[in-house]
Amino acid sequence: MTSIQEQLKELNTTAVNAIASTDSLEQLEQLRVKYLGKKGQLSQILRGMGKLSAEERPIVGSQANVVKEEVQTSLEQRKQDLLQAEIEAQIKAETLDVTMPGVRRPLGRVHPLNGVVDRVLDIFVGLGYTVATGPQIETDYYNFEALNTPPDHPARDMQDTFYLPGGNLLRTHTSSVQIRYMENNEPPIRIIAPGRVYRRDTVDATHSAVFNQVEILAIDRGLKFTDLKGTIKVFLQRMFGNELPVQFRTSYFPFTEPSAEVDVQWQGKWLEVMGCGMVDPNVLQAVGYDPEVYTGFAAGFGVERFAMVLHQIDDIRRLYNSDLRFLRQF
Ligand code: 2U9
Repeated sequence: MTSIQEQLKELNTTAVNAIASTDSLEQLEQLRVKYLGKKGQLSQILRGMGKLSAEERPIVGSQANVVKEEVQTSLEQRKQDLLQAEIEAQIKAETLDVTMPGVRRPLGRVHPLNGVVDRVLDIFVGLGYTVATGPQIETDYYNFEALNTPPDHPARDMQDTFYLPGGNLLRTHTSSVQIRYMENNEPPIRIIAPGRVYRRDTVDATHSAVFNQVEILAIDRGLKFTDLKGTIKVFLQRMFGNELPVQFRTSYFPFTEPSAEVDVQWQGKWLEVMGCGMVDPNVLQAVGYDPEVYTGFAAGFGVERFAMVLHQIDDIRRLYNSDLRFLRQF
């Protein structure tokens, strides 16, 4: 073997080994230049071909071609391997592990007042009532006059009602919503009116100048006080529990006759929770319903009072402070 052939053989071995142990595409390119480039090792070896005899030259020439092809094949193979590894590394780096626990957002919760309103509405909607709402700024007519509340009634006093410049007022109950509804609808009706109301009360543990009410109203042919009692009893038992004792005490409201206050026995004590009555004929007359044909019953209660009894809250102001230490308990 000529020394050129030996050099070619050695070049073949070293090049193939070097290529196999490269781990970057840049290094691979450097190796290509080093072995196969114009000034590379193969070219340099072949420069010595001039010294060979005419018989040796084609033999060495074909060996050189074989070496070149082998080195090229190794380069190509390694290049494919490195590209494949690069893609795999990229895929691995970009993988999203869907089994990882997510970042939890802090969960909000329903305010105890809204929670009570939601439960009340659910019960009455279940009994066939429709939710009705209306304006908080009212006229004297819708808040008082249509509700059989005469001009000399104490509720109309400046001391009790917030009057606005121009003669309007902040509604003192949601009954004005029912008057508006009756003006626009014919009986039979069954509605429930939740909402904010305003009274000039001095704020203390059980009073607030702004509070929330729910009132129900049913008008139909032949409604009697027993229908009212049955409805209230079903409602209170669904709210407070099936075995709850309920009692009705006679009372007075301008817009109902007869009227009653309702007490529940709750944790050993009788608590007054709502008022109710048969709708006064004058109220029916005011909205154009014939009191000889239709009768109705109504009831109303304060949502805060319900929430305080149900959740044993000692001060109404806790419901308005937005103190998270309090709210997180519900
Ligand atoms: C119409 C006719 C009659 C609604 C009624 C009460 C009795 C009642 C109070 C409870 C505590 C208000 O929140 S509170 O201060 N309400 O006792 N409300 S009957 O009667 C109506 C309503 C609408 C057209």
